[in-house]
Amino acid sequence: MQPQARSVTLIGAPLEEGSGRRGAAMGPAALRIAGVDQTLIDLGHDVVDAGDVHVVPARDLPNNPKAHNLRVVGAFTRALEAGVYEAADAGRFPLILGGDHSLSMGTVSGMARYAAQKGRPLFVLWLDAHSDFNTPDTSPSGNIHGMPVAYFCGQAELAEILPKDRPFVDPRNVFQVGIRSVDASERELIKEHGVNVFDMRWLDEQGVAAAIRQILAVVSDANGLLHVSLDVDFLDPDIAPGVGTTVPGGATFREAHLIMEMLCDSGLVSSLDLVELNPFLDDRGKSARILVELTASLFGRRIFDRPTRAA
Ligand code: HAR
Ligand code: MN
Ligand code: MN
Ligand code: MN
Repeated sequence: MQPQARSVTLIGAPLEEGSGRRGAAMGPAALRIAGVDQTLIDLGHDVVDAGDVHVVPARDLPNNPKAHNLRVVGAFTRALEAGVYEAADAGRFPLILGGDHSLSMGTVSGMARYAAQKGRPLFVLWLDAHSDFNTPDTSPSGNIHGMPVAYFCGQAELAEILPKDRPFVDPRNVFQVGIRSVDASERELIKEHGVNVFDMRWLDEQGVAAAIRQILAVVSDANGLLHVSLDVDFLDPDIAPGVGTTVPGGATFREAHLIMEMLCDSGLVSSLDLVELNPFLDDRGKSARILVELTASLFGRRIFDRPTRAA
């Protein structure tokens, strides 16, 4: 079975103010240099590059010492929420080139608005070493890239970035895979709200295929949309060193590709973030290239077609 041809909109999000260090703002440029657009075109997809989002800090938002650079992150959140919603509403697949992980506050909120309008539930597959479920009150760092999941689940109070009545994601529709660095307060919140966690031990014991199969069955049974958010530090630092927050013991090259191949076969993925790439810390473009290779697998590159399985 050939994967469906998609209409893809690339949206660059040169955002680094949600993280504790500089460099992620160069992520969109590195992903373009690694050939993300041509790779998708070669796979038969229609690709429009909408360029980079540029914002001025949102002066109506407060400065908050517990949420650094809220005005910049808030401005990106608004712009990305609108851009992602509009692309999806036009029947296109939003592919966001990050940028630090705080950008997912906007991208996931945009998809949540789109899904609500369609009357379909939104599910989120969070591929990350971190659970990113801090709030300004629990965050050890004040860096907003540790808060996006709490934010789009309606659990992090971050002033009025988006309208109060925006649709939230049900935390029970969030699947976190590859997790291996969780703060104590985050652990409590995750349990309390019923976020689904497939941590590294789960993957070691049962394998990534079992995790992804379970997740896809839930999404498919609910006729849901699936947003995928891929943080570079999901991968082992040996294969992807270009990220500010490396954590040893991450996913291997083959585990990551298998996930993307299974997601592709499912046809359920509606949108994708590529986040936390820091080209300043990378090794000769290696991490940018692997992100593009993984994107290719998600969009239909395969070693051989699979035989259609009987029953
Ligand atoms: N949990 C820590 C904090 O909140 C570190 C978060 C780091 N986040 C990312 N994205 N790199 O996953 O500060
Ligand atoms: Mn630019
Ligand atoms: Mn993250
Ligand atoms: Mn991370």
